[in-house]
Amino acid sequence: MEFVKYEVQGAVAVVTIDRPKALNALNPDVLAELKATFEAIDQNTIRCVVLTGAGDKSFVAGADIGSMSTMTKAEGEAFGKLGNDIFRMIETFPLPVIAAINGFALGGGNELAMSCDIRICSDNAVFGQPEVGLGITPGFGGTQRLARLVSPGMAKQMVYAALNIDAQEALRIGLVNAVYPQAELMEAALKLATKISRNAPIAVRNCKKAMNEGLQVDMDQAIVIEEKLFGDCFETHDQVEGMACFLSREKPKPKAVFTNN
Ligand code: DAK
Repeated sequence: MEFVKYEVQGAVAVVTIDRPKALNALNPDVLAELKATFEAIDQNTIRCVVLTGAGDKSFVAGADIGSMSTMTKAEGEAFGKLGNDIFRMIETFPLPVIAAINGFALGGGNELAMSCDIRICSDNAVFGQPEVGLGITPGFGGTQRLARLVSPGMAKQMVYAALNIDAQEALRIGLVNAVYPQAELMEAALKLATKISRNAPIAVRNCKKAMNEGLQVDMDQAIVIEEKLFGDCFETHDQVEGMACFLSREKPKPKAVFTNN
């Protein structure tokens, strides 16, 4: 791969968008490689994914304005579909995905971060949806995910005014969970990912599914989604061992296995 790097550390996969000359902007090649990378992740051995950008200046500075500027209608639609498919794939990916935002997260970069489960950032991070300044709307889910993650009023202010915010403001409005000095960001991301990867994998996946799917429906339906996913855990090795170990005061060894297989 030319623009996306992949490495594995224990049960954690690190996916790095690596196009520093353009501040890791997303062109069709980057999006295609990102899609292929996520498709190739071995979900039997990997338990958590960290997504970041190469260098210390930018996570992703948006969709590539140069590529977009010459697109035909058909190419624009294909580009939009490629982006939306991969962002939705990350959002619904069975494993948790942590965005380690190491600088600019603008336009498509902020939208990519918002497709992840958890966002942490470096102290030099900058967030924004500058699209209206370019004569377009956010096109990779920005109007939808931002309004759901922070308050609708703050999302509208950021989008209508093309207002960039810094890391501390992103923390204040709940767009990120924590801010770290740049040099400590990856260590913090890996520490969190490792902590997640030590928990019962099927239970973690079911929690992601329950929260994602439950947030799309009313509470009566949401509770039924949770009940079903809770029930599924009682057919897993981890539920049997986790509870037995608690009772016998031993340490459980989580593994992704169903007892009825
Ligand atoms: N695209 C292409 N190249 C970019 C880029 C981008 N988004 N951002 C930066 N670069 C390139 C610069 O052109 C420059 O390249 P060279 O000139 O050196 O060849 C290099 O990265 C370094 O950038 P700067 O020299 O500008 O660096 P500075 O530190 O001075 O400024 C900056 C950093 C991030 C403030 C500035 O580069 C900037 O404002 N960049 C643009 C940020 C932006 O507007 N991003 C949003 C893009 S729009 C849709 C689908 C998707 C979207 C919309 C619709 N549909 C399907 C409907 C998404 C839209 C967007 O994301």
